[in-house]
Amino acid sequence: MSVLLLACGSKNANNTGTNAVPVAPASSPSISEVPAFDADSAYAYVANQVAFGPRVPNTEAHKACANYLANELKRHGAKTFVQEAALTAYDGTRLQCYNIIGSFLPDHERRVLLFAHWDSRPYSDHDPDPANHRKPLDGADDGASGVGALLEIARQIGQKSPGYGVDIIFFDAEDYGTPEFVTDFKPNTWCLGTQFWTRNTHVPNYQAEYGILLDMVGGRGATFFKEYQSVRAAAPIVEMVWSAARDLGYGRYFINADGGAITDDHQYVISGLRIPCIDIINYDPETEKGFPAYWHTQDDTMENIDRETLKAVGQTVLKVIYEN
Ligand code: AHN
Ligand code: ZN
Repeated sequence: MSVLLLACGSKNANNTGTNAVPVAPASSPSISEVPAFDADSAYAYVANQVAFGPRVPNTEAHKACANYLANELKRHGAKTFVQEAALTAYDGTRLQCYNIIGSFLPDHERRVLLFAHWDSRPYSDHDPDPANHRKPLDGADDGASGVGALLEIARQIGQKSPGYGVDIIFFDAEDYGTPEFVTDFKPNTWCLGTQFWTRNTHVPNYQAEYGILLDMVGGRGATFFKEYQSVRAAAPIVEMVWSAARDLGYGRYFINADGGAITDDHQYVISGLRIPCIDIINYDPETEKGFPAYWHTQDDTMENIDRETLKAVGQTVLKVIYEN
């Protein structure tokens, strides 16, 4: 394992800048102004990832996209780490993986963790056509959407700090789990990058007040239910996020109802580091697996990505971060 320190975010660290003392508006002294999430910018970040091709570990597209993501975090003023690891997949394949980490105000005691997986699945094993089951997919929603929303949030934080530490982590190898066409069961084959990070945090004894996972947050007409493990580990965070969404008028995306339990990156951060985490994930109670119809198929493309969904999620997260 190695941790490469890419850059120290000194350039943008002086957000409070100059000699001027910022004056809080008298009407709302304790509430900082929430930046406006730019959905066009987030959409472009999603499209740019997809343009690399499928981000499957051990491919050139994967390596190139890793560099792109690290450089974007660095450009927005985060102290950026690229954590490299060779991780073992369900079938014994050694995967060259990169967890990409951007820390804002890295020395601040108070920290919030925002995360998403950046890899895309090597198999379209839920595709209606079996001929597609071993093909990689675009992962426009499954992977790229969460990262795109977080890059836009990083851009906003770089322009104006919320006044405490925020860590944005793009985890690798979430989606290399045992395919449906393989019958033997092995536990913990998903979320390999997150599992590695919880055992080897980028700084010793890493802790955060809470964490928010963004997974499949770009689909047109997406619905986000209160995921079971999120409620169990972090009920107040679920309520804080869902009520922020409601206040913004995004109640048709953030449904005020419980969803199923989903194996995802947040569960390893909860169990490994005891950080209360929630998963904002597109959940469709009508489908067999609970995910949208294009999930793990060749149809997970830019066609399904809707700026309005990205805006609903991104603006909600910004509201939570800047008002709490
Ligand atoms: C499983 O399919 C086991 N969990 C869903 C987590 C996931 C996969 N999110 C995106 N792709
Ligand atoms: Zn997936």
